[in-house]
Amino acid sequence: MKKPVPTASHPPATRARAAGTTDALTGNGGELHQQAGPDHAPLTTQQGLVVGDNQNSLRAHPQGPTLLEDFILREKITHFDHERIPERVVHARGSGAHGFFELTHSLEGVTKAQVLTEVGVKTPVFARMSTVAGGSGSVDTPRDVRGFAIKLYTPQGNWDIVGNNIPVFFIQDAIKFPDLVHAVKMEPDRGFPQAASAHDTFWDFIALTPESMHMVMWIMSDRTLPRSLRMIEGFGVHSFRLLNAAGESTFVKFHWRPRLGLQSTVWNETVKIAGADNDFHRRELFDVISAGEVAEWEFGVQLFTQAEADRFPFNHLDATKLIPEELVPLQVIGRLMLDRWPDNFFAETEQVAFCPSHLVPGIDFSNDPLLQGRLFSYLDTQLSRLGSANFAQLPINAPQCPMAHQQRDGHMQMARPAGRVAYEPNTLSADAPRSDRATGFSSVAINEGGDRGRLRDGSFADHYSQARQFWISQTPPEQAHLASALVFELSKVEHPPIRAAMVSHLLVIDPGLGQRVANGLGMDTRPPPATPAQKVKDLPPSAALSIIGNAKPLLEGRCVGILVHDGSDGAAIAALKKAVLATGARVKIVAPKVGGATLADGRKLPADAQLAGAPSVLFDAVALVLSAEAGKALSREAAAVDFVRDAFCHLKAIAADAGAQALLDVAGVMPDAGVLGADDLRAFVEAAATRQWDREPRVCTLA
Ligand code: HDE
Repeated sequence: MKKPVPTASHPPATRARAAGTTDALTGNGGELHQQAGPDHAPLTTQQGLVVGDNQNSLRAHPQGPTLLEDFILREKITHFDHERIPERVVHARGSGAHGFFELTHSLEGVTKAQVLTEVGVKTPVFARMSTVAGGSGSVDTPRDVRGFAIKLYTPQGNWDIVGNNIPVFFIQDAIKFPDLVHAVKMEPDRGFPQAASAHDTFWDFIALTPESMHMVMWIMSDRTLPRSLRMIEGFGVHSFRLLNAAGESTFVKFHWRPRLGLQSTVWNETVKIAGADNDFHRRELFDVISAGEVAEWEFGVQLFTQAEADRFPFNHLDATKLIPEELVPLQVIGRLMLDRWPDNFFAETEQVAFCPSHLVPGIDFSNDPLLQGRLFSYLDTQLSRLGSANFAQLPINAPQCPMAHQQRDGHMQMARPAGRVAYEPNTLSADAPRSDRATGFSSVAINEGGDRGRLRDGSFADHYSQARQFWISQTPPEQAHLASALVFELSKVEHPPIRAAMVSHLLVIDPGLGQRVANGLGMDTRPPPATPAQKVKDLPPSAALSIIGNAKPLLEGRCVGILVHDGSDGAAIAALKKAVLATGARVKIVAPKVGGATLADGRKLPADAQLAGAPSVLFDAVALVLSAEAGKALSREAAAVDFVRDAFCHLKAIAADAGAQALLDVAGVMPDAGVLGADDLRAFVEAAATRQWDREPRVCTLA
């Protein structure tokens, strides 16, 4: 490209309007005709031609037709017409960020992968977190699995860990994936529901797929309602292998654990967040990273040998099973830090191409049949999405280590390989790249003898034991949420036999759970339990499986909304703000007008958000600092009453001064440990770090 294409990064609107030279209003449209000046490079076409007028197309005369000759118009519109690529068939909706991975403990002796043996080295990464079912413009907060895909640009090539926030999956064999996805996506005749599993085709498929029962427990749990992308775990799901220099292999499972701990929203709140902010998760990640905060995870591994695997009461190659941490402890060996938002969403987050087949020497695949299918699918999908076998040349996909190969040509070739040799072996090129057995990738040497066939090992047939283990590992509020989620989803199913078939499975997982769901569905006759293919084992509970049981009492990373109005006490607001900010949380001032409120002392306090556009579902806790007059006025204001009632019903801490009493009364707020005075700063900050689970039975009926 001869001339630089201007890449101005969002100047404030006022500056953009004022800068450059504005030569004239261009007549009929009246828009400003901005011209290049000292601050602005000339605008060019893709060929580098400086554009003289970017407001008016070439016309025969002021009221005449537009001329076909206008190549500037045609270039601009043609590019625009082709600005979209096919969205991902699954995981279309996602948000990405750059950062780095740092190893803290070496796996020397277990693997020869440099990224897992060189302590302290910072490996650049790009991470993308996604929902699965919805399209790219769908809401951030459906009940759905979250994708957790990390591309590590290691010195030995790119390594992609393409995982989820749930350690197991719906199916055991890749051949069933298209059916699963067709069942969960919007129904093909009607084109809805978007980004929702609560419909007939999904539950029809699930009820006919007993192997999905463990995953059903996870997706109906609060794991699928994350508060923030910074508060989800990541799992590689499948077993992989690590290989050392001697070629010896150890199995491994990969885990990412958020430093801020896991936290979820409650269902009624989640539904309302979807209306309040379609981009709830993306916006938060953008806001915090742009403000200089770092999203952080621990990286852990579970390592085990074939001999140990042979003693597990399940087959680790079955992706519907997890390895309880009580059986194989998690060793934390590194950390992931996301600290830079992409410059351009399309170029990076949209064009990033993850493939589980991208790996480095010292790491290898297991025979998990789901993983084996994925090794084909992702490369194939990139060809269709990115349109070229040269997709690895896109900056976001290109390795950051030296590269040399004999692959040439193809659609959108960006490189200019010199020389006459594009093959190997050759004698005509002295420095042509050659394979290198010592440093190159090698696959594990194992004996794969056996009879081929369309087969599944008998050890994959236990579909209920770990589902039951998950259920008994949950705290009572989590069990109530899970049972209620099943009632909600199955109530959206129109065909009663599908509901009954699901209850049959639930009765096998746990008779109490099955009965609760049957009651919640108002079933007059309870169906008989399903017949398991194998006897269900009573596995012990695993503490790591509960969110509430492992909650970190941290307000850090969360956000408190302070509702103010004219006449509010400025000192009380300042004290609250100081106490909350000291924990590392954020504060947003909410007022009836975005211009702010005139405080009791006459000062003006600008608002961060207008009350009508900032319901309390956007905050983790709220404070009400209001004069008695404002409290009364707002008690007649639906948005204010909802603000308070929702905060209470969503189990959030509420700090309120005396003036807010009228509003608390109308909103039906009852006194409890989470309802505090606005000056009780310490107690408020403590209560705000968690949800008031004791309040839940007082504000909603759960299954
Ligand atoms: Fe994927 N999956 N998947 N998947 N998956 C895709 O690849 C597929 C599975 C996961 O942010 C697609 O580039 C098959 C398990 C994530 O760009 C596609 C099977 C897990 C992402 C594909 C699975 C995942 C994808 C669509 C069954 C967790 C988003 C677009 C054998 C371990 C990555 C694309 C991103 C994306 C195929 C099952 C995670 C079609 C065939 C299990 C995080 O290739």
